[in-house]
Amino acid sequence: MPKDKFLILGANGKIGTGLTKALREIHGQEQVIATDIHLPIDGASHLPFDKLDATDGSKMAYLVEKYRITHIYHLAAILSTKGEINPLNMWDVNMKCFFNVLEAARSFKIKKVFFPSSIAVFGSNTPRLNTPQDTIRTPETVYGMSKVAAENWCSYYFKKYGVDVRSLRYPCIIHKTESTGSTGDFAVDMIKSAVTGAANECFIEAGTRMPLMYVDDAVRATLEIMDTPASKITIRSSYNLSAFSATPGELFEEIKKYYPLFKLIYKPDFRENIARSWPETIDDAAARNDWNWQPHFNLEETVNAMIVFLKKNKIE
Ligand code: AKB
Repeated sequence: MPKDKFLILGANGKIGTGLTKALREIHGQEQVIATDIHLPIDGASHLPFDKLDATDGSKMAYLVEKYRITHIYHLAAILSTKGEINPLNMWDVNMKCFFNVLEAARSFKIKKVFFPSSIAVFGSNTPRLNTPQDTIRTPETVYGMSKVAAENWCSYYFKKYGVDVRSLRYPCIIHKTESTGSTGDFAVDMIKSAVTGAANECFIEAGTRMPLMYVDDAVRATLEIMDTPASKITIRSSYNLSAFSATPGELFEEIKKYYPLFKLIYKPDFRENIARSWPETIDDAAARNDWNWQPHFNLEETVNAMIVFLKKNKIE
């Protein structure tokens, strides 16, 4: 029986980086093919690597066949704030990448596919507190619109073609890579500024509460849903997923426990409106019931872990 082979799209991204590392630790370096539109930042540690613009369906199919891929993790996308700068381009790119993945999975009978959705599927008329799994999805960003459409296509491909695609509605991720054009970057930028001794301008208002998650929890949730037997997956659109919720003000106070002199200026911009259209807290009971989801990092543990990581990697 040939060993499973994993294709990661967006392997250099905020989740793709950690996911590639985790899958290689589990299955072996050679079993995980990392791809991204950009070459890897740190060279050899990313091998085997292939450059792939996921809008190129022919190259994607070529790599799936060449490496005899059995699992695809699709982490390549233009994110919310970057997408609002050129909405039609974002829609075109994100949907083209998405359909290339689903069609490759259908054509090559891929065992499992992971697709990242987001709290961005919700809008201002969605209940913002303890947002239910099944509720109104009328997003106010093109990023959110692309995720709602994709969630519905995931259900369709599962029902019509039996494509085993699983999905999570990630909250704002506090990650270890460069800023990614996501709304959640306010938190990453704030912690990094404190560690480097720079003042920080926060583009979200002090009191705007948002669902947040440390990237290590997001990677583990991704691995856990993909390891879950298909019989236990009851949601084929996308699962709500939650860890903790916080405001920039609460994050600032937590950081000041480590850096008492850290200075912060609030300069809200268009991203404040995006944040306000998203939930404050999320009901992820379905994920907890179906595949025993449990977060490991709260606000305090996330700030500590990020500071340890940044100092260890000399980002100071
Ligand atoms: C984004 O692009 O803003 C999203 C999010 C919820 O942070 N990934």
